Amino acid sequence: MPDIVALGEPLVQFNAVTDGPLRHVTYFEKHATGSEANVCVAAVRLGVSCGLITRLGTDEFGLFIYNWLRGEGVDVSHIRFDPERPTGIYFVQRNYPIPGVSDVLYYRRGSAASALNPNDVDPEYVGSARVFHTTGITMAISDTARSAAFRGLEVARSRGVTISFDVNYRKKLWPHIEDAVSVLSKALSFVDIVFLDEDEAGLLLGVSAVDEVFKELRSRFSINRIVLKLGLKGSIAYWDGRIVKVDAFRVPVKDPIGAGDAYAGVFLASILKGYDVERAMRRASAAAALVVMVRGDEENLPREEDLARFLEGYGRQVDLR
Ligand code: KDG
Repeated sequence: MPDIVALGEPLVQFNAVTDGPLRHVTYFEKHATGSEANVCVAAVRLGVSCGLITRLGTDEFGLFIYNWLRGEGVDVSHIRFDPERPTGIYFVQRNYPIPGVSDVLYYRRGSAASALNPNDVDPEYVGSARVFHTTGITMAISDTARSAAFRGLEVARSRGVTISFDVNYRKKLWPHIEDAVSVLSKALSFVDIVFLDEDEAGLLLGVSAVDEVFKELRSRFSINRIVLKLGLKGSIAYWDGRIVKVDAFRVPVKDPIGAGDAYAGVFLASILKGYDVERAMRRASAAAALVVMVRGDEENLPREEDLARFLEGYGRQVDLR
């Protein structure tokens, strides 16, 4: 059984090859993505086993995603195919209208994964993992997927499995912000490890100063393992009483989408491999930096040797010949 079991929707991403508004873009590159799937691939590339619970269409895009995950070594035994519904897709517009920022257009309503439901959550599978991971995206895509996510949280909690949750607030998926606040807050009450950024903290907790975020998450939700992502300012964690800050690596950004998943996947895998929190954060930051340098979310997710080379060579003039 896998060390990590994740639950969520993989998506095919069509990433604009050129910058600017999509109405003027002619060429798109196809990539396999989706937050929880990215986390799985990040983990397995570092040798930590991961399985994904999801649903895919029987269309070409579903087969593309399935082959990707299977080829990477993700456990696909809990992926179901739905002949009636399509695999979700989305388009990425880069560097417009805000330089360095990507926008997305989702075509995922009624997707196969939006039909995820609590019956997809096998208690034996979730219960035998070391970590169960899901995100706020799964809570947003449909009522049944949300119920599946909560079922996963309940099973994990009752079986003593560590619960990892990335808030991943996507405003385009939540027509009513107050629903997001109430659902994501309910999710936080299950969580052992949370990943969030300052905006998400502001939304859910009404505070964004680091010490207040930690205080709120600890006192209101009893979470003692918190990773707060600060973008270019790096990341800071509260970890069982210890506060650790790690700088971000400055790299040329092609497309920032996927950085958070790279961070979460590499962080979790590193913790499971026995790294202390500071080294896990540094490795996670390195992975996030690698991922933003290319279009797509997963191509630059590192193996151990890539991470080592990045961490050793960053900021230095290195001759790789
Ligand atoms: O974190 C990257 C993901 O956001 C991206 O791959 C698409 O899963 C996705 C989503 O739902 O936004």
